[in-house]
Amino acid sequence: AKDPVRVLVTGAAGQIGYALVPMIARGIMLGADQPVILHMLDIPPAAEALNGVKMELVDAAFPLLKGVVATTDAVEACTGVNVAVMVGGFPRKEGMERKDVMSKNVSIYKSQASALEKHAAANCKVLVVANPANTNALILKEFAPSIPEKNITCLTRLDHNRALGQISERLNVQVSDVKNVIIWGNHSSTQYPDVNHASVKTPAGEKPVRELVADDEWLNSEFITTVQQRGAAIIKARKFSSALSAASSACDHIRDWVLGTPEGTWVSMGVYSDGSYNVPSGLIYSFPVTCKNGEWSIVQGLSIDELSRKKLDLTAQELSEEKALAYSCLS
Ligand code: NAX
Repeated sequence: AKDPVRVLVTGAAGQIGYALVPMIARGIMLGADQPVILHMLDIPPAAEALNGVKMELVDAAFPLLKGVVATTDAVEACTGVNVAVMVGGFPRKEGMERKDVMSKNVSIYKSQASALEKHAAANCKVLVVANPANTNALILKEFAPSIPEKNITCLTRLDHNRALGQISERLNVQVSDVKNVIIWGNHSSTQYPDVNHASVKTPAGEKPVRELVADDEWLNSEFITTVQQRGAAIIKARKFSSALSAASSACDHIRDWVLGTPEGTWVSMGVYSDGSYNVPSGLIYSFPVTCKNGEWSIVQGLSIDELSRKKLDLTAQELSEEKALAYSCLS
C-alpha cells in the first residue's frame, strides 16, 4: 500500500473547505488508491466550527483517510505537508478599500509562506485559491524563497471549467468532449477565456470550437463576459460564492499536476511567468499548461491574434498593478 500523502487545507472551516475536504478524503484529488492525512487550518474564531468538520470527517468513515489534524496553529498545520491548498484569506467586505483587503492578505500570505517554507515536506506543491489568488500566490512565493517557484500556483481551473461548461451547453455536447480552452491572466473579471485553440470530439474527428459554434460575435463577447462574470452570477443566485465548483476544480488542478494531463490536452493554471507569450516575467499569470511527472510546462507556440493580444496585455496590466499595490502594503 502507498504511504499517506499529507494535504493541508487552510480556511478549512469555510464554505470551500467544507466542500473540499470530503473530496480529498474520497480520493478525488490524488487518486482512489492514495491514502491521505488531512491537515486543516483556520483562525481561532472558527476553531469550534473546524472541530465540527473534523467530527464529520471521522463520522464519514472514509477508507482512504488515515488521519486528521485540525488546528489554529500555522506551524502545526504546515508540518510535513506534501500538498498545500490555501483557501483561507480575508474577504472583501462592503465599503472596504482594495488596499485594506490587499494589506490583510499580504500579511496572511507572508506569514503562511514562512510556515510552509520552514515546515512543509521538501517539494511541497502549493495551490492558492483565496483571492486575490494570483497576487496572494506571488506574495507566498516571495516569502518562501526556498520553495521552488515551480511549486507555487494559483487556481484558474474553475474559470477553465466554466469555459468548457459554456461551450458544452451552447453546442449541446458532453463537457468531456470539449478541450483546450485557455484562461489567460488574472483570476478576476479581466481574465481572458480564449477558445481559439479549443476543439470538440465529434464522430467525424476533432473539430475547432469556432467552426462548430459558427458565431464569432457570441464567442468574442457574450461567451467571454459570461465566464468572466460567472462568480458574480453564482453569488447573485446562491447568496454565497461558488464552493462546490471551486472545490472540484481545486481537485482537478492538483490531480492533473501530480498525475499528468492526458496526451493532447492542456489545462489552465496560474504559474510564475517566464516571459512566455510576452507576458511580463515576475507575475503569477494563468497560462495553458501540460503536466508530466509532477511538473507543469507552458504550452508554447500558440498563435495569438490581435484581439487576444490586447486581452492578454490588459489582464497582465491589472496583475502588475496588483503586484505594486501588494508591495506598497509591505513597506
Ligand atoms: P469563507 O469565508 O467561507 O471561508 C474562508 C475561511 O478562511 C474562513 O473559515 C476563515 O475563518 C478562514 N481564514 C481567514 N483567515 C485565515 C487565516 N489567516 N488562516 C487560515 N484560515 C483563515 O470563504 P470561501 O467561500 O470558502 O472562499 C475562500 C476563498 O476562495 C476566498 O478568498 C474566495 O474569494 C476565494 N475563491 C477563489 C476562487 C478561485 O477560483 N480562485 C473561486 C471561489 C472563491 O471565490
